[in-house]
Amino acid sequence: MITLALSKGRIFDDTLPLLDAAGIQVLDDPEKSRKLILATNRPDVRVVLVRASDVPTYVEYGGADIGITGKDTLLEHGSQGLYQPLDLQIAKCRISVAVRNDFDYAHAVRQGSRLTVATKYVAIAREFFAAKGVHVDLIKLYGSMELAPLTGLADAIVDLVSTGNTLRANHLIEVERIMDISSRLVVNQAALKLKQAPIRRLIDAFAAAVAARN
Ligand code: PRT
Ligand code: MG
Repeated sequence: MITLALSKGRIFDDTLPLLDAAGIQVLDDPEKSRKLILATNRPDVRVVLVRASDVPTYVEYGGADIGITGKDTLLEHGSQGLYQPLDLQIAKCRISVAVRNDFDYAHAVRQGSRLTVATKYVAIAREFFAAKGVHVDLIKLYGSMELAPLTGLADAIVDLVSTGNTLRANHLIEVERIMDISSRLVVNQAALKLKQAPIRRLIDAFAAAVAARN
């Protein structure tokens, strides 16, 4: 049995076509069912649904053999002990710095002002601003980052952006792009040895599907 860890929402949705190309169909719809373990048309493959930020943990400790997770999550929560064979180029976005559209970020940086930055991505933000030589006070949030500059909690946020609609709707502007993000296949090291042939076949099928769509 091969267990694949996915998170509900965009990663699940973007993974379905890749699974399909590998001949795997998930038999339940996670938006309609409350099941956390989903069967597939293949008796030897199942999907487990976990929080996006828990995917690396499940795979590292063998709760799942393989998983699909954003590069943002891997950078922020670490990826020790995970084999990362493939960039799936799904759930693409970027991680950026954004401020209120009436805040002069460039001026604040030039002046050497200390900035208060709210984010879920404390490690990524700390490294980015340290490399720029900008002093920051980081405030850890778990969601709705966009609210922080609007309420005076922070001068800036570090968050994921895809269309930019969420920033625009909240009168925020993107002032720096920290890096591009996409989702990666991650594999448990022990599983790679013990279940080598079926896992290799799956990695190769995913790789072919990614290549075919690009
Ligand atoms: O469950 P948990 O809270 O731990 O995780 P999560 O809520 O971050 O999971 P989920 O499913 O929202 O995101 C999973 C992964 O999808 C992320 O780790 C990214 O790698 C990837 N991804 C791709 C995105 C986006 N695009 C994205 N746009 N994750 C989140 N967003 C959010 C963004 O934070 C912002 O609030 O969508 C909003 C902006 O979208 P636009 O289109 O308005 O710019
Ligand atoms: Mg979420």
